[in-house]
Amino acid sequence: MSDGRLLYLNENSRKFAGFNKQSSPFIIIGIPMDITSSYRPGSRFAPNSIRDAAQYIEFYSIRTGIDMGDVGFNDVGDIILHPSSVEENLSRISGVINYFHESKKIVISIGGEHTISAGIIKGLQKEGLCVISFDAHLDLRDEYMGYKYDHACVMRRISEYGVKILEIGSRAISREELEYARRNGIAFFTPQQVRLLGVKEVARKIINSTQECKSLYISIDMDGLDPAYAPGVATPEPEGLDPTTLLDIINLIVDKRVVGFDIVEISPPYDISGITSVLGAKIIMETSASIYKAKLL
Ligand SMILES: [Mn+2]
Repeated sequence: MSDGRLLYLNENSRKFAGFNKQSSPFIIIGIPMDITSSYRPGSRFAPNSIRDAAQYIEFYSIRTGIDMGDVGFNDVGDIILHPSSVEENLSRISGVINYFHESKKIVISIGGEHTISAGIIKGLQKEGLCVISFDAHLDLRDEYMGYKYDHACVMRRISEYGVKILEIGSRAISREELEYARRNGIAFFTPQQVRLLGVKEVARKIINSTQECKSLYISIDMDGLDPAYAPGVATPEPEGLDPTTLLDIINLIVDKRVVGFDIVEISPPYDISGITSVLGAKIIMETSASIYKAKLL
């Protein structure tokens, strides 16, 4: 890899719906880090759970007219993680992501807890990068239970890297986070606002406020969705988005600047029916189709 360090990557025998297409513009990487989950751990099992669920969905995207079965994915396996050091893991994550980003691939990361996004953003090392995050929580705390690198603080760390952040689906917010968001110009949309404004108007506002961004990254915390649709998450929060709203917004806001996305916080042990992993697989398929179409145009 570029900096001469060991590439911490373990090829996995399980692939996303069996895809192993080297020529695909989409790289899939599992990042099963599950160290700071405060309520319902288990996200370390999500990459393989989503890979398995993907076997049973269709890969023609009716929303975009793109057949992702033809485009395919290159599932390169999982990042090898340290069992307890979050800082060491973020450094490994940033190294692996940087390696694939430098080879001009769109990197899809499957978590793991939301903390991994901090390592991913470091690895992208882009001037003018903006992050659009779907999440019930703002994740803007300075620290949580004494830890700075925690899933409740991830957007705060990313914001401190100088990255512009926009949040959608926000509804579990502390006063500290609200004040930080206001002081630092971090805009967010609650599910109630999305419902009142409508998908097109929300997308228009997002497009307007990301005009100056040179590249875009999308982070999808599955708890941004309503627990009725995504019950198997680490910290469920009522009154969330529905899947069609999430996918329609993504389809409207993506363009050529998108460099990657992640899907985090699914906890398979709490996903008794398996529907959260199926939805995770579907979101990966549809989001990739939207990005592929936007890059073609
Ligand atoms: Mn969250």
